[in-house]
Amino acid sequence: MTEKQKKEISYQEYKTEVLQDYKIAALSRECSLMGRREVLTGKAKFGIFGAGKELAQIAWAKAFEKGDFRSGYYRDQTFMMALGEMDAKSFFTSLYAVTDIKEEPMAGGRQMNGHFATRSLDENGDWVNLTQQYNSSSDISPTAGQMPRLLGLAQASKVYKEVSFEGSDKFSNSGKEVAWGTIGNASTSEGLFFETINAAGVLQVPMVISVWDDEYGISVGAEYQTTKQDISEILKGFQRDDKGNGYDIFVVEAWDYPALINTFLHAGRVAREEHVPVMIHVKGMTQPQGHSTSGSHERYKSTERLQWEKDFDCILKFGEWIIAHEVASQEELDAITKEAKKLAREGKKEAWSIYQSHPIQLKNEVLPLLKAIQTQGEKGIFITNTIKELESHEDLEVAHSFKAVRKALRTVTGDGNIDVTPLKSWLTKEEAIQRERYSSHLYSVQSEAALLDHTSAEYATQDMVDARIVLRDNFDALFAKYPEAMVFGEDSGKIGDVNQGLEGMQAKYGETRVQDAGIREATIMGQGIGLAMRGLRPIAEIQYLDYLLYAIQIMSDDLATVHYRTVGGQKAPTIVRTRGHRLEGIWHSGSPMGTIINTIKGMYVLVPRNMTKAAGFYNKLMQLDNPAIVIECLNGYRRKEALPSNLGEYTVPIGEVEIMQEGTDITLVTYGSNCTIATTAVQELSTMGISVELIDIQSLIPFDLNHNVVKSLVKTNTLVILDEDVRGGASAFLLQHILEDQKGYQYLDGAPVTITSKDHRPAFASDGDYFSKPSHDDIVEQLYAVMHEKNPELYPSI
Ligand SMILES: Cc1ncc(C[n+]2csc(CCOP(=O)(O)OP(=O)(O)O)c2C)c(N)n1
Ligand SMILES: [Mg+2]
Repeated sequence: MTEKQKKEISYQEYKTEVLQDYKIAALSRECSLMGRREVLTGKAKFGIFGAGKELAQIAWAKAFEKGDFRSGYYRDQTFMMALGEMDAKSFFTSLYAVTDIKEEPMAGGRQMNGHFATRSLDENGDWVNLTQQYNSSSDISPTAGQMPRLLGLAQASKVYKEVSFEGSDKFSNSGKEVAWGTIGNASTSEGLFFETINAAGVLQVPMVISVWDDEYGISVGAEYQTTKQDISEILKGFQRDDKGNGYDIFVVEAWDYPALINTFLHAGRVAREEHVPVMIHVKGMTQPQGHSTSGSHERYKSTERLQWEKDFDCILKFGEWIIAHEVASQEELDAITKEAKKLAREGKKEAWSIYQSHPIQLKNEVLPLLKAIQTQGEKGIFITNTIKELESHEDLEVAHSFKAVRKALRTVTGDGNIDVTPLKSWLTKEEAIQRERYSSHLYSVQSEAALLDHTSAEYATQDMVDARIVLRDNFDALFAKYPEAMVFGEDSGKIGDVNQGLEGMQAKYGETRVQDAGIREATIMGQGIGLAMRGLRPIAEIQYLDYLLYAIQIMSDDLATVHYRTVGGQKAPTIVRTRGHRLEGIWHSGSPMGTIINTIKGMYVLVPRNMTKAAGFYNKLMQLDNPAIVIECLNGYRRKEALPSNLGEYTVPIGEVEIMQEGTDITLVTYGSNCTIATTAVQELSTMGISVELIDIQSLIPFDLNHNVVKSLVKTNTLVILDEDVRGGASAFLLQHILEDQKGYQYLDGAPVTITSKDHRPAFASDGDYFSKPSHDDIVEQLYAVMHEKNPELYPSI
């Protein structure tokens, strides 16, 4: 081959690549335009699209390698298309909310469109090889909510530089992967953004964060969002220089094709090879269709701005560049646009027919069943309108058939001459199918047996040690057993946590696995999520339970929903370790259990009463892969416990209550720190002739899988719940489980009683505690009062 021929071939390749880029940009745009119409005509519920941000994403896709991870937001459709992770069909299946994960693999219809994800797990829930595929962690809607997880995803590469274990080659190729984030300019106003930026600078992780800057956050302009209206300008202090490590920061225009490609390739190299975080500020983005289908931008943008957005539309500018550089003619570009329109139209059509197939099938099943009863009995005729209504829908929904069947069943109730059996069995069968479609995969561990199975603690001696020693020696055993396990948090590293449950662990296992973190709870949680998504087993330590509130948004919005929102496509088996309950003062003795259990369904909530139990929970959780929070009780650190000999091995079952003391008069249900206080109260009550059955819940979620509490009620007919949360918190949760789910109400002689804290935060010092939380005296007297009500003669009022 001559040099000239070689040159021509490479020119051909170059031209093909450029025009392929143009085609993807055009296809993405057509999808956005058609997507908006689908919503405005009522076929889809809501749409948020990537129009005006196509070109930068095409450049980014060139730098994104297999094994890399994305943590971004709803504007990234062009990127997903450029990677081949989404096409016109799947764009529309997601817009319509198709629930079949083969057709809508991002979220099986559970998330709005624009919430991108790839699948890390196969249909059995096992990891696939993440290094062989492009990875996108599943998006969440809260602005900047993608940032904390991004930190963990990037940190995993750094960890994998040092850590390997059997199977770790599925997750990383010696830490060469980059975690790429995207965020809108306005969302950089969130604290989560700044917290993550600082932490990634400190940790020096391979993270590239791109800001898509269109100068707006819905209708609110940059002047209200960002100091100096320029995020890269104000972040200049983060740039690396002779004073220390930091970031590389690049600024590039959203319509400048060659500059975008250069910038993204360069950024990728810096992050990948040097493990230095990079920020790319992409300016001059537009939003030709406004923010979302919920409004129109003509309402808030000036005529000049609207005109500028037209003139600087990145696809228009790309076309101009192609023509100016004689890569192709206007006619060629027009042909590509035409082809893109066709592809989008075909994809849409196909997706619509996939979406409609299920409801149509159900309607075809239901109509004959309804018509069969229409002619029966006296009431059959009254369902005529219901039938007509079901027949009238053009854009069918699954619920239309359900509504018709349920209405029909209500209409013909009591008419003995109508055989409703076929209708009822249809409903039962289909309800099970819909439950699976909409409610499956909240937890990754399905089998109760796997949760309850356990190995008891064994003891070579009954010598007592400080409780923290049990934890420390157990962590030692765990870190030795699981090279993928790591812990990080405030003071977790050098001093081995504030209670020294990790004493000496950093010296033994190194700073990568036992790490101090800055004071930044949300990103500690994010590290936990990102690291776990990449195959590690992080223990994210939140120093005190009261400060979990800083992280609870991320725990609730992200961690707890990962498995559910991807229909089992991703998981994050993060263990959140914290300590709390009864110590001193408003912020070191709170018990916001109601807040926790109500916001993090999808995680286990474990409340061990001592450190032997806590360690047993950690051991158990390491064998499972569902995220969990373990709340160690602060008053437990003051006690001594015997040291098990099978550390790292013995486990405490999850979802099993423990009867601490058997009794016949009252069932007293409690957990955590209160177990100690309840024990002494029960002793005093026994001297008064009252026999209390004391039950330690241990695990709030899942709660009492074997329904053992109700078995106790059969014996005592009396229920008291003791909780240091406020009224209506965890005690209400327990009441609902015991009375409603376990049907405990039928065994009660009288009203159930709850003993809780006062509604205010606990006041400081011993007296503050005594007058804020349930005390020994409160418990004794309230339980005595219960007995007085039962038998005033035997138990005269005090
Ligand atoms: C925590 C939170 N607050 C508010 C919203 C509602 N919301 C969705 S997008 C958005 C604007 C985001 O603007 P920007 O980050 O600039 O991204 P753009 O849409 O412009 O690409 C707002 C306020 C949200 N999703 N989450
Ligand atoms: Mg914006």
